[in-house]
Amino acid sequence: MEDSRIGLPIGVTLDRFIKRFQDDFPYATGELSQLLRDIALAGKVVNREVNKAGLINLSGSIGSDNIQGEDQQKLDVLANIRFIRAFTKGGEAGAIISEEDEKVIDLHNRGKYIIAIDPLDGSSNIDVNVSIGTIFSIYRRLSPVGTPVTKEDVLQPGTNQVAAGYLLYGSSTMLVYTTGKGVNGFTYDPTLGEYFLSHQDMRIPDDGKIYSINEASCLGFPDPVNEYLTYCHEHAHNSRYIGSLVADFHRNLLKGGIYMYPTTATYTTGKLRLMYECNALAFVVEQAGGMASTGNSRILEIVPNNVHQRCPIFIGSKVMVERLESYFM
Ligand code: P6P
Repeated sequence: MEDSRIGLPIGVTLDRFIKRFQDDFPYATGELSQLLRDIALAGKVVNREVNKAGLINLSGSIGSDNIQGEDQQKLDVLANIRFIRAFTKGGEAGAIISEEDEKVIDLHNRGKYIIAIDPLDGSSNIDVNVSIGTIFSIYRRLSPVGTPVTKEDVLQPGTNQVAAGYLLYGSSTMLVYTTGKGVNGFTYDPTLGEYFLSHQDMRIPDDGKIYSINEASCLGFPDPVNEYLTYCHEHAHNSRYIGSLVADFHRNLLKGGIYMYPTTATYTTGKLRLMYECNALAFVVEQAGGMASTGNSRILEIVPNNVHQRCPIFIGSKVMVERLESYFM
């Protein structure tokens, strides 16, 4: 862990923090910093809309499904528009992979970065006032800027990420991200319109007693998962499952725990998407000292063949994920 990170005052603004550590990146020319600012800005706008959805008729479904076949919520569409607009105006993104868009969005500009984003994960919880989130991954494009974005640009393994993180729209709104040199969390103060450093050098506890999984699907779980659940039941663990990935992940990051979405009878390759859910959180959790596995391989090393592909995920405290993996051996 870089010593330079110790001692930054809690309460420093996101902008000052980004500037302070901008030189950490190879060929630091400020574009990645600008991209992080674009995400923070869009997050402020989405936060405002999420917080008053019920008042301005933004709750509920738009009556159509997204490309995943899931009932699209009004805020899903709005959040997608906000983030795409922020990236388009910012000029640093060359292409965008979004859960809400079947095709990769080539911005036909000189942007050096590829963004993979789930603009609003867990949006079915909006109507019941449960925390939801945005998840993002950032890669450098491999082909020269100014040329059409290629398949190789968008189908990169998670180990190629230059930054990743999430926004959590909860009792407070937070931005948590990594650029490969640790994980830092910023809390948004809507009265000042600023994010302030509130969680510096975040580390996930090596072990924990919280497990997050939808046990209603257990009849379709692989045997090793049910064997691990029996271990949890026999060793005084607590089940905590909000049904909103970012909220479950964030709690486990702070307290220690494991989130699991295995293959099931319905989701035979897993439900969560590799490019804009699993890889981003896997980068964050590894940078915080945790692990992210498919049960028998490291999530970040999967070479994608489809931008919307799904994978099973077991993510959280190292000791818990290792124990889960031991049942797959
Ligand atoms: P299930 C929300 O749709 C989501 O992608 C995650 O946020 C959440 O953890 C999971 O799916 C919930 O899925 O099948 O348990 O309802």
